[in-house]
Amino acid sequence: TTTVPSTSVYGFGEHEHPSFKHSMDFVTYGMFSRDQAPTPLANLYGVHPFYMCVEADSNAHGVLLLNSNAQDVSLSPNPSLTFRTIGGILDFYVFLGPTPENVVQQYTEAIGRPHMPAYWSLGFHLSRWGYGSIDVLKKTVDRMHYYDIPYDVQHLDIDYMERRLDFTYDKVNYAGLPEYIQQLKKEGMHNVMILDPFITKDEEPGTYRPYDLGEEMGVWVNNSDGVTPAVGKAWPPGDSVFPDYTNPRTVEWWTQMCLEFKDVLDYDGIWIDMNEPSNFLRGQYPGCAVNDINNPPYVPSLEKNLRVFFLKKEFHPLFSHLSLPVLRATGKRAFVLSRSTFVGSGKYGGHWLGDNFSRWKDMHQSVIGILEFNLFGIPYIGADICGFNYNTTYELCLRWMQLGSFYPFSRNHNAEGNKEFAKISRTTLRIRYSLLPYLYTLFFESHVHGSTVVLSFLSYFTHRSGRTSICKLVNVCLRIVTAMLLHALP
Ligand SMILES: *[C@@H]1O[C@H](CO)[C@@H](O)[C@H](O)[C@H]1NC(C)=O
Ligand SMILES: *[C@@H]1O[C@H](CO)[C@@H](O)[C@H](O)[C@H]1NC(C)=O
Ligand SMILES: CC(=O)N[C@H]1CO[C@H](CO)[C@@H](O)[C@@H]1O
Repeated sequence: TTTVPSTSVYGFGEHEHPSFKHSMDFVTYGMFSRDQAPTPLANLYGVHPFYMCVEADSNAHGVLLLNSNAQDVSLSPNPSLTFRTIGGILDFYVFLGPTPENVVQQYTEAIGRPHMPAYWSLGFHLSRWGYGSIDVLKKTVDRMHYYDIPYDVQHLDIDYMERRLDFTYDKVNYAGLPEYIQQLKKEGMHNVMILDPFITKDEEPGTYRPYDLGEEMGVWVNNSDGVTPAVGKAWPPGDSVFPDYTNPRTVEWWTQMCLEFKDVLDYDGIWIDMNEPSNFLRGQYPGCAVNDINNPPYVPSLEKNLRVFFLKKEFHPLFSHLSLPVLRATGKRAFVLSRSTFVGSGKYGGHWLGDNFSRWKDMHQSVIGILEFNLFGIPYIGADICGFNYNTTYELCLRWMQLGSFYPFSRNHNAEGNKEFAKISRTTLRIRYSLLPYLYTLFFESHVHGSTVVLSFLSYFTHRSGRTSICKLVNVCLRIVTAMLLHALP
């Protein structure tokens, strides 16, 4: 437990926080990575035991507890903070600022500077779960061009796969996909394929290389006996095993599979979903052992309870972290989008805010999520524009497009087709595109100096050497206003 010098405390993740500045009214946040659609205060996909505190005189400092065990933190009006972790070591880092921006620069110096995104990845992305066939995909791409929407990247969700098996594509519904991908590339488009970190073990022996090779190389997460793989259930048919990314052979296996797959589908980026890791069972087959790892004497304040996991307790968040250094093998600047993140993940890739809902509240919360991930050193961040779950409405989706056009990572994952809608989206996206050199420079500064890409007004006004940043702000505002005026003129 520590006192803090003011009630202006920011950070801790990953949660849906109702405000950027935390309430100190006896609030407790659990931290443990979990496949959990954003629900207020619940522990979500990633783990970031880091906070920043801004004092009355505008001096700021940050604190990291580098610990990946199940844990929680309580905030009280004293003001004070109490960390409770059920394992690991108490590895604290203190960052002295003095400005909020200095805190983030010092933090990313310690945990790894954010990666430098490829320029194309700052363009607009389109995605949808369930195009269902290559014809629908082609029609969607054509419609985007027909309406002249600025657009650079097409994502493919799990329906491109054969029966949801990693490293395959559906040769019936997506017949001709490799050729189509090549055609899009010739037209200057980029594409991102989804992969999940679980592998079915129940295909006919000799027919599914990802499993056969992984089995031969012994890369799965084992039970506590150290030799039998832990078995769960996820998207693919049958039961699944889970690659053990702490094992160097697993990185070899994963890299090999990614390279072989690139020979089939020439992807530009990988989107890693479900890597908390997600498991549809409560525990594992044939049931979790009864011991004080599965039933710890203190259960942190977590969604459901701890007994739903089947891996040793320290494993969860690291699973995601170590699944990231993948695409480096392909020789180009990597694009990796990861649902689960941990301290330092920004070095390898970006994040989206998960399976949010098509609701006004979620649109509002996305701003908070984006500011927080800039504190966590993951500035390549966005929310699914228009919301992922539930049907969107015209007005919500339109306003969200207008906001999302200025997310660092701008992807619509639930599109709406209509002439008026297209016109307005085109206008705001063109403003985004006119600012891309500027955005790219912000990412460069983030990569080299660890600065944030998106910064709250608060940070601007408490910035000690405020001149450059106020200039930055005025500069962006002027450009946005000018661009809007130009577009508004008849
Ligand atoms: C897990 O078990 C397999 C045998 O099934 C073995 O080859 C592998 O080395 C084990 N993994 C670790 C990290 O010990
Ligand atoms: C969403 O809209 C579709 C088509 O109008 C409808 O069939 C479906 O039931 C709606 N879903 C929800 C959750 O409202
Ligand atoms: C709209 C939106 O992005 N809302 C929430 C989505 O989930 C993240 C956490 O993953 C929250 O931080 C966002 O506020």
